[in-house]
Amino acid sequence: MIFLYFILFCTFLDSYRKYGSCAGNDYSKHPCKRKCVSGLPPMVCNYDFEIENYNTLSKACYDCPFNVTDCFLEDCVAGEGSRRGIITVNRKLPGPAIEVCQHDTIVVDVHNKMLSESTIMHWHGIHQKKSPYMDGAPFLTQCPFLPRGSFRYTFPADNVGTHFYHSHIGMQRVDGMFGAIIVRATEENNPHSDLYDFDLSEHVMVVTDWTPEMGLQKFLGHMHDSGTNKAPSIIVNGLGRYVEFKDDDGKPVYVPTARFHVEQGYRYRFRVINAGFLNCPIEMSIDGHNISIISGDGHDIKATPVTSFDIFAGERFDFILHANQSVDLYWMKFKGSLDCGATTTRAFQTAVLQYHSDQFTDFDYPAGEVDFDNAGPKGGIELDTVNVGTETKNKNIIVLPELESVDDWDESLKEKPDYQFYISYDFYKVSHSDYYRIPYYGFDNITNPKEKILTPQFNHISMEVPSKALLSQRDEIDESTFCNNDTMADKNCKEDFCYCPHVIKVPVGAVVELVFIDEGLAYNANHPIHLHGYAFRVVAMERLGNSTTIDEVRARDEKGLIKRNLKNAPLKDTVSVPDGGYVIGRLKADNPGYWFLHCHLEVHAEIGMAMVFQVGEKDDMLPVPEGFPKCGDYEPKKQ
Ligand SMILES: *[C@@H]1O[C@H](CO)[C@@H](O)[C@H](O)[C@H]1NC(C)=O
Ligand SMILES: *[C@@H]1O[C@H](CO)[C@@H](O)[C@H](O)[C@H]1NC(C)=O
Ligand SMILES: *[C@@H]1O[C@H](CO)[C@@H](O)[C@H](O)[C@H]1NC(C)=O
Ligand SMILES: *[C@@H]1O[C@H](CO)[C@@H](O)[C@H](O)[C@H]1NC(C)=O
Ligand SMILES: *[C@@H]1O[C@H](CO)[C@@H](O)[C@H](O)[C@H]1NC(C)=O
Ligand SMILES: *[C@@H]1O[C@H](CO)[C@@H](O)[C@H](O)[C@H]1NC(C)=O
Ligand SMILES: [Cu+2]
Repeated sequence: MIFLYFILFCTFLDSYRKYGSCAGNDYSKHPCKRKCVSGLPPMVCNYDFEIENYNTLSKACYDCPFNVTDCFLEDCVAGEGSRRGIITVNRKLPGPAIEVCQHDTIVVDVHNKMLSESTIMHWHGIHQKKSPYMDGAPFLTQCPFLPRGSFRYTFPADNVGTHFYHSHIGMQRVDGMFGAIIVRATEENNPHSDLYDFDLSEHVMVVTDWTPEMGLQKFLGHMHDSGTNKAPSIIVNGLGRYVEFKDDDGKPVYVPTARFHVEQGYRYRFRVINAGFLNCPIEMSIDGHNISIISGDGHDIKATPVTSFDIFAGERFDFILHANQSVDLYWMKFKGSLDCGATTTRAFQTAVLQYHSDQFTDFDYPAGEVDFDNAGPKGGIELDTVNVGTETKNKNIIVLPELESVDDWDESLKEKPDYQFYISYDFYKVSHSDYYRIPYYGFDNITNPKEKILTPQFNHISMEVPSKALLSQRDEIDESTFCNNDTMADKNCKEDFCYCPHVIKVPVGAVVELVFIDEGLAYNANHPIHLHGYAFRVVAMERLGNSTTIDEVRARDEKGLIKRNLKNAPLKDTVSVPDGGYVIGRLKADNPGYWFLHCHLEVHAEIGMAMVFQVGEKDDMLPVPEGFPKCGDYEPKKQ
């Protein structure tokens, strides 16, 4: 493999130099961005992240989009053309990528320069085995920190792969507080190094659904009023064509799309991250090219050729693109489904794959217009299709458990797990106490269907997050206040709203099976389930019908009707369960701590579609460093 990504970024592709992305606080020249060579000592990699309330198309953008060059000026965030408030890291969207070699130490000083919101940063995909208190899970591992405050995150980059960082509180991720973390292995430790020539920074791609208003406004309008929860658009690396401007001649003008350069004849590794927040799975494909998927959520899999893949919020896929077609410009396509799909907002986006040539400039676009209907591939093989499991007879669909991990068999795949948990979910007709108030406007009182929103829950319980952080203030936490499906068994949680600190607990070293069931009664929803601190083997995934129940899944399992891939199932940390179906995950609980397990749709996580996966007793968990901040309530003692 030729490691030129660093040099290439700033010199080879002249166009990038022009646009100034090699200067300043984007860390594109960070010394840790280097060829990963075995035998060389690991590095300590420092970053300063300034979190700010900011705006798209700010004055830094001058005459963007009318002058395209201006859209790439320092601190210009063009988005898809909407003018809206955003939250940025170093005034970039996405925030600067962290690119390191395995075993480096990542040190990020996060400075909260927002006006009034507290914040917290999660390092999605990093397992934090030696530093569980650096996980950035609000009130689980630490307290969010205040405006004017800062927090130094320090953790080893132990697990390789394509990961990302994002705020884990409120709607901050939605508003732009995210960026890539790439942990590369040495050539010897990279099972796919022979399959590609380049692994370039500029081929990292963060996609997300995007709205013309701030996330909090969208959220409040939906939760308290009749506003929708549907995103009209998608952006790719902070750019997209959506809002139409008109130039002096009345001709339509758009913000430029993202652009990815390749040289004919070479094979490139692309890394795709979905930072999305609403129910908007995105199908990606590239005109004229098939690709080969080599990694999911940072875990290598046997190279699998596909034409397209669906990617859910929180997921990552790496693929190889062989630039062996004629020298040209090609559309890269991103097509929404479900709440941003054919029957809803019809969201789509494009980017450009540009073969290097004197024939065209960075202002040229491929021939042909892309609209929603042709924003997908024409046939071919698809991976991770929305709401499809191994029941499918369609030979052109590859389902996650069919991917083959390149990791060796491990104990998590033993025949019988030590613990098994059924975690079922759906949208329920309960009066979530944050959004309804009995007897004034309880769920049953509301008649306008747009205001009668259902509550997504795990096992009919909404997660009530404590005001103290479980891990860092463990001595002040009384575990007897925790709840689960058994402690709530005498409550009528199917009808009355149940709100408590939902915790499932296993001893260190146990092999655990998690059976996620999407009952699918309400509508064709989808919940990408994300687990902190671990990756799990996706051993089964099946859609049983338009809806299902825990009992049905249990009964099928007892009859031996559920087949598990216990040979080489792929490792993932985020997976979406087919609506009306189940996914079975396996892991060995070797990372003690309190780990967040939640839906990665921001709105769902925030309203309690979450729980805590506790591994071990308090004493099994690593102590937090001295002086680690605390939080909690103040109530004066009675005299
Ligand atoms: C666009 O703006 C740049 C300055 O950012 C300027 O140098 C260039 O001449 C402008 N291009 C056009 C076509 O006006
Ligand atoms: C292009 O590359 C792909 C993947 O390596 C390969 O399957 C295909 O045959 C190649 N096509 C041509 C025209 O060389
Ligand atoms: C991509 O693969 C499909 C089969 O899955 C094939 O029909 C198609 O021709 C391939 N496209 C290219 C450009 O190789
Ligand atoms: C609670 O969940 C556990 C694990 O999934 C299960 O074994 C148990 O039967 C459930 N209890 C109730 C009351 O549903
Ligand atoms: C809401 O429904 C409850 C139960 O049916 C009823 O007692 C109450 O009066 C209703 N409230 C309003 C404002 O209609
Ligand atoms: C599932 O829902 C679809 C669309 O609403 C409907 O056409 C189909 O008949 C349903 N299937 C079953 C088995 O109920
Ligand atoms: Cu969800």
